[in-house]
Amino acid sequence: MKKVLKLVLMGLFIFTLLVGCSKKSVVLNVYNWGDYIDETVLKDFEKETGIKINYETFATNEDMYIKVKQGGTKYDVIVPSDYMIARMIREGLLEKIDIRKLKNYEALDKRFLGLQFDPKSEYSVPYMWGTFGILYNKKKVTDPVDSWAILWNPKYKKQILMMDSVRDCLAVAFLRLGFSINSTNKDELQKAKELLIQQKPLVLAYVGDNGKDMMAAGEASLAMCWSGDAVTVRKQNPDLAYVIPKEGTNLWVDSLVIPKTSEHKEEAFRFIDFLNRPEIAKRNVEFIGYATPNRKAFELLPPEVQKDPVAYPSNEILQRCQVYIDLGPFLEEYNKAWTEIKGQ
Ligand code: N2P
Repeated sequence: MKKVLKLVLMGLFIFTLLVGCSKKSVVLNVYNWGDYIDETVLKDFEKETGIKINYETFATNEDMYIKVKQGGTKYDVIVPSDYMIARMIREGLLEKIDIRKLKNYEALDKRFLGLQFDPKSEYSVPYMWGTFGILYNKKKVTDPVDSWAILWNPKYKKQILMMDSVRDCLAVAFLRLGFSINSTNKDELQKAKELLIQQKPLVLAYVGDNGKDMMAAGEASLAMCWSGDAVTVRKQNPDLAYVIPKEGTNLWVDSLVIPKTSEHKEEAFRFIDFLNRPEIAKRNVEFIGYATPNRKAFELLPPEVQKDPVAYPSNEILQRCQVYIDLGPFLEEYNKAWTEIKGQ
């Protein structure tokens, strides 16, 4: 009898173990840009759903692409920009998402749906949008800052920070030369490359997210900087100002997507839906300083944020902006130019 009881108890023990294991919570692998979320939002999602988040960050679309393509980590939600989304769709790397099933689909501003990189909004849900421009220290820069040309002014030798990013650096050179930031003309690319090589002795460093911290600390005078980061860093150092030069700049839309290799697509969708709730999106956007494509979240923002021209430039400025497109095979030419620039 004792033996039977022992066996039953053992059985029960194993059963409890098995049930316990099968209930082990899902871990969602989220891959986002650095400094691009209010991390309390992640905590709240975990608390509400019991889904754990493994959060990793990247500095450029290109870094993210390589990591996703290598497949070491099976990411569930990633946040590429427009042109990179187009490429990933073209290469069959993304899962279709029925974004109309998002509880807060109606909250999204229609201006950010159906854009060229995902014409039927089948793969991506807009997360943030913005520009990059020149962040400068008013105490150190005495010339007017209204043109990209100032990043070639020898007076600011070793006080200039450029982004460590192929498309963005080439875009600055193209804009200065009056060419499209999506140029696929070899002569234009050659001229842009030469301009960036010529600029190199003036550049203190090619930076990622640390650029804004260097600017906040007064370690450099002029930097290429994203709009939202300019909003945040200005609060740390009031001597900093942000300008979109007269030649225009890049306008981008970063969106939430689910890679095909994701093993938790349902939970990924839940996370995207969560981020899209107007009050969550509002909290998030207030923390990181970027512009929201969520109309209802925008309406919840204080008027001084809604009217901040750094985050929300006027239509007149937006008209001078260009969106990157997927370059297809010509990207190889850009990469070659970039290796030469960096290798000099
Ligand atoms: C980094 C976020 C930048 C996003 N802070 C640019 N697309």
